[in-house]
Amino acid sequence: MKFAHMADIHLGFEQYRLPYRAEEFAQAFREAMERAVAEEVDFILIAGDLFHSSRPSPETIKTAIEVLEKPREAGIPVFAIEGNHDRTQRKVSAYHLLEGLGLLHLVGLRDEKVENEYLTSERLGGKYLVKGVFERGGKTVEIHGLKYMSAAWLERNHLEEIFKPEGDAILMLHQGIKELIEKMMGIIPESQRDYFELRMEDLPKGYVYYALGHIHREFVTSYDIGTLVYPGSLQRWDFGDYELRYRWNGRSFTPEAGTRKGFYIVEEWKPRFIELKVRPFIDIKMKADEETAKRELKRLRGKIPREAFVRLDLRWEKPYDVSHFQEILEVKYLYLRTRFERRLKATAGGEVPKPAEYFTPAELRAIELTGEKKFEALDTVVELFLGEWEEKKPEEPGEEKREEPAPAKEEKPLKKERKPEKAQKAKRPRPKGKPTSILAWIGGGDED
Ligand SMILES: [Mn+2]
Repeated sequence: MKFAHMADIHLGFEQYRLPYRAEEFAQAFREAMERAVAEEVDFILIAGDLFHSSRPSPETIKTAIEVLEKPREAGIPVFAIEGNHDRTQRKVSAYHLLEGLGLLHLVGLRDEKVENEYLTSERLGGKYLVKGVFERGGKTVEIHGLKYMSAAWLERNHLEEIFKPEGDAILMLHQGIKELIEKMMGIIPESQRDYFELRMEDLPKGYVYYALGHIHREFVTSYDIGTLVYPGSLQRWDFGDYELRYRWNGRSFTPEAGTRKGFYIVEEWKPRFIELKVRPFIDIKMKADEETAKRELKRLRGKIPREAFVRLDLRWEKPYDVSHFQEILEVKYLYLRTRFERRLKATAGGEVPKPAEYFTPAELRAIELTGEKKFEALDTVVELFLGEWEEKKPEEPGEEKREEPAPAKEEKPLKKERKPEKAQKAKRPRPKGKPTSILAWIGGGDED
């Protein structure tokens, strides 16, 4: 048995409002499908977020149809679940449309019973649990799964009561799992617990392969008798999802490798990563004065491919002109983020610094216009006049929204009521702020 497992394809995502990025997301999907077909896999799994939106444009749907024709022509079935980005609270999503065209098979809870060559249904509460079935050479694999579900739903409905594997079976989910997110990026603060919907212990046991989606970073581990895999997104998601990071240490740039992008081919239950060549994202972090920054970035330029997307995170104790940095780096796309902190306090000796040392010419002009003389008030003046305009450039990453469908009317739990001891479990608090470094991986917005 040989299959491909991909997730978080995000067709239609015009990253940084660049239409050509949507084309690149489509190209990655095309390449992944071509590779899977060339590998002559038995079937293909798409673990959610095939689309970037639950209402993909006609153009995006057309792309999906064109690409999914490839496995269909080769006689390779595709099994899919909906992710948080592309699920719908309505009855019919874009996936149903693709299913109607015979391009994929939708696994999960459905209102109607579905029985065909690749799907079978089991009655569950008032619904049907629709499972994928693949048979070859007397061997059968069942593909169980569920579209993305909220933490609240998963508190009422326990996965181990829904999913009972028999024989060799795969479980396909699009969720964040607390312990794995922590393994990938450190402990999640209590106030930010919203970033997962499941804990390891909530995951039903007995599956040979856990085909997950939602975390955009490639990750493999074992669970119970099986292998658990997040293939990650096919394209780079943002600058937290970098190929390479250069950090200025005061004397030189130290490079740190980021993650690979691609998907998995699984043969005899062993996953093998298929890397895709995607647009490089390079993250540069630097705390330096203007002269050093200019000089060192000119030296670094030779190591940065022209087609790269670069985020330059510049910090210094006072602002300086960064308008020429695009010319210095000469890259396809530059996101310049400056964090210039002013030290407006007079020194211990009572010496007051000169405004010209701390403000840009535009800011000095604003100060002049107000006639403000008190040094301590100047910062406020500048803010009032010019706002945080540096921070609000349109190309700033993070405009990306999670599709949060309106809360559906309370559905009845699928099975019996919660066990009493579980019912006592404290409700997970809603976070106030969003943990940016985690967001980088699940598609909620800007990261660190
Ligand atoms: Mn996603």
